Amino acid sequence: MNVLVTGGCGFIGSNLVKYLRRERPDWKIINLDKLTYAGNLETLADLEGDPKHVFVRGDIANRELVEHLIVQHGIDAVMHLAAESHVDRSILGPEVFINTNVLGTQQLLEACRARGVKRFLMVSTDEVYGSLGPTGAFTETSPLQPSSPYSASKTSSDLIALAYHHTFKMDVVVTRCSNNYGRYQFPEKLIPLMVVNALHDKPLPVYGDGANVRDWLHVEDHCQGLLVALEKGRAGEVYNIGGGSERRNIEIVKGILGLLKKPESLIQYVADRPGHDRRYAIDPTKIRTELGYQPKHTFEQGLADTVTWYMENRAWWERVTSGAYRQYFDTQYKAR
Ligand code: NAD
Ligand code: TDX
Repeated sequence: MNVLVTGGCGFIGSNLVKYLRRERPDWKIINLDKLTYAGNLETLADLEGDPKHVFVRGDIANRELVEHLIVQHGIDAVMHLAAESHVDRSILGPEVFINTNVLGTQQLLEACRARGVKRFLMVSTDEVYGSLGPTGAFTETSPLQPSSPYSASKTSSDLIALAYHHTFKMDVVVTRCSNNYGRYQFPEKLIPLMVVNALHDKPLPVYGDGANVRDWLHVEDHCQGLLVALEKGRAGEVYNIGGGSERRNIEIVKGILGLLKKPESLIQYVADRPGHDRRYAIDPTKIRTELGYQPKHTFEQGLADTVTWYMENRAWWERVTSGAYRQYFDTQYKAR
């Protein structure tokens, strides 16, 4: 199998590339990534010289480039993760979210259609469903009610991908997962931001009353779900992927402080995020019963492991927060 992974230098993408190299060592992975602020090639430094991992710097919206890659490498399947992914940034500047997530995805789909790619896995999000009340969980048939420019852009790309199945008979599978956590997450998202701030004894900004709920999924469990959906998912179907770990934000922040033995006085309640979704929870029955997906990590252990990873890999996130990680591409690739 030759697989094109888009966004393979981001948080989930880099974990997925490593996961696929371990779990499917015969596969060749073509990693197409634009290296925006969120793309860090250094994360994949251990794959330097690996003939089964080919990195290409480029934009998913560059149809000519994508078609060229599909033909050159005989791409069988695409796992599409490239996106602008941070809700707060989408509130500050929605335009790039529409360009990449909506228009970029459509260009990518068009290139795949033109070149007969056999399977397209669209990595979407539970944010397409909007916000839940205190009870219940999202199923694949829940109404789509996105709240932020980010989630509206993801809903658009999710539906465009499904439209390519219905209209053009492309083999498309959509996954919608909950909040991921784990190693290599950019320290703008809740868990790594709080860990990094706490390690610096800086305030931990908790939005609103801190009682918003997210359903946490270990990134390795997500990778398992993506692989099973790619290999066994039915064309035209949507599969929710969840970790079964609903937690209030404040519980997580206190948990991190406890693991780091830092005082709760670092917590600072700040103005709420505009349009902040109250609660997400995923019903993963479909992927479990139909495809045999079963998450392996418990949240408490996964969080402890993640905090330990950030403590032991200070150089990784210090280079991310200082911007030094961006030089890696220049020295390793551009110079050749
Ligand atoms: P991320 O922001 O860490 O990484 C995104 C990657 O995409 C980066 O490497 C970036 O350089 C690349 N990219 C951005 N624009 C590009 C473009 N135009 N062309 C090529 N590459 C481009 O994101 P993430 O957290 O790893 O999320 C990956 C995917 O999973 C996204 O589609 C996101 O919507 C989805 N998702 C994430 C979560 C989560 O909790 N992180 C949850 C649900 C769904
Ligand atoms: O500083 C903060 N303080 C805070 O209270 C940050 C960054 C977040 N929060 C809250 C907002 C959310 O309720 O923590 C929760 C999680 O926030 P994020 O880490 O920004 O994630 P979220 O907005 O839930 O979106 C994530 O999950 C769904 C990913 O970023 C998306 O890409 C994915 O689709």
